[in-house]
Amino acid sequence: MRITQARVIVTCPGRNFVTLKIVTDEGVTGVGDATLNGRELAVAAYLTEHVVPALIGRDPARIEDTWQYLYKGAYWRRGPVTMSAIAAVDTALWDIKGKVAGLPVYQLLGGRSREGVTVYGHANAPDTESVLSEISAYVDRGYRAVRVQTGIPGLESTYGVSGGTAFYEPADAAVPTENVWSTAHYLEHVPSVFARVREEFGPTLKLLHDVHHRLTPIEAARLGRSLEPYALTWIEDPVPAELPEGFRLIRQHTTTPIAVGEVFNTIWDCQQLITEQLIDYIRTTVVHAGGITHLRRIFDLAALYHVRSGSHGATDLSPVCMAAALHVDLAIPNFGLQEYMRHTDETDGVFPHSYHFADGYLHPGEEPGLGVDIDEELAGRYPYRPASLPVNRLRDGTMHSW
Ligand code: GCO
Ligand code: MG
Repeated sequence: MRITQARVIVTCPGRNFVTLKIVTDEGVTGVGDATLNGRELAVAAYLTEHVVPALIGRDPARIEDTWQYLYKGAYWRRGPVTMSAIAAVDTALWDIKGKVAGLPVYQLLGGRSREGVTVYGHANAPDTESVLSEISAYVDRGYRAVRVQTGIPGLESTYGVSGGTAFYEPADAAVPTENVWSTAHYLEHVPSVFARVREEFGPTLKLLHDVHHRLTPIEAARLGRSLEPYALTWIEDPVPAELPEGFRLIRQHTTTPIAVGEVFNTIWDCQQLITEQLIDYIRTTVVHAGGITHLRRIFDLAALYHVRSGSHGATDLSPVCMAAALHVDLAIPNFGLQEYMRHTDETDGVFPHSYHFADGYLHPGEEPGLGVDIDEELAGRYPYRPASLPVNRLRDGTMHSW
């Protein structure tokens, strides 16, 4: 079998997605997600100009070799653009291998290690009282874990808080919108939210919170300590993770578990955090961390150090990524949790898929391959619209992480 064609499809059914579809001479096809939110066309160009020409004529069965060929062959290793492009190829090749074998991809990864994939949903609301009904809605639907974000009194708008729309889209304008940030207001407010949530929902619902890289290590230590009475499953991205040593300080002060990794692209980005046991959950995902092949390598390293998976699954990762993630989640021994923000009906229409929510779990389904495809004709009806993530400034105008 040979690869005869690879198409890069950019579409915007509500938000932008980049998809690679690999076609073989025997008619078997595979899909991979290549979406990098706010920087989509950089990956599309990388694929079209530099990767696709090198794929034509290759044997699609040689997944590991193709990965190494694209990684080592680029010379300019790592980085989100390169690794998202490699991820798309890798994912599409796993899809093809599954279809050729007549097996869902999780079977090729060693088979089922659990009955279903435990997911967490996003409860966002402007204030504490209104977030309670958001959480209730998830509990009623059978979710066992919920991420909780609220507006901060004194701040006009905060990244990660939707103001009541179920399908939150923060990449809202061609030029980034600007938010104002105050760490003091934030640290004062967040513990009171979780106190109220625990009072309402009791001690066993898994609760999570995303800090979006906004704190310094000592501030994160204070946050973690102030949340200890509410036994969170994790706080996510407490500090920017370019400085892994910074996590030692957080660890010395708090037992609140830590999740990191949605912006990581390779095993090298997480190596120190994992091997020094500075984190509890690693949030790398298929599309941004080099595909199924490399993600599994990261999770295997993590398993040695009691670190569990907690893959990123926001709506800027397409249903192709979600399907691939679920096959990995079902198979690995050290699965922790999977993020699941539901896509809109528009997006689901463009990406028909067999994964589904039942009994409080997501299931990848039993179709050969990944069980997801792209309807190219429908995709063609949604042209790309430039959309950037927002930026954050302190009150005096200083740029700050959002
Ligand atoms: C999350 C994330 C997202 C990201 C988004 C950026 O935990 O779900 O932080 O909301 O901000 O994926 O593109
Ligand atoms: Mg996050």
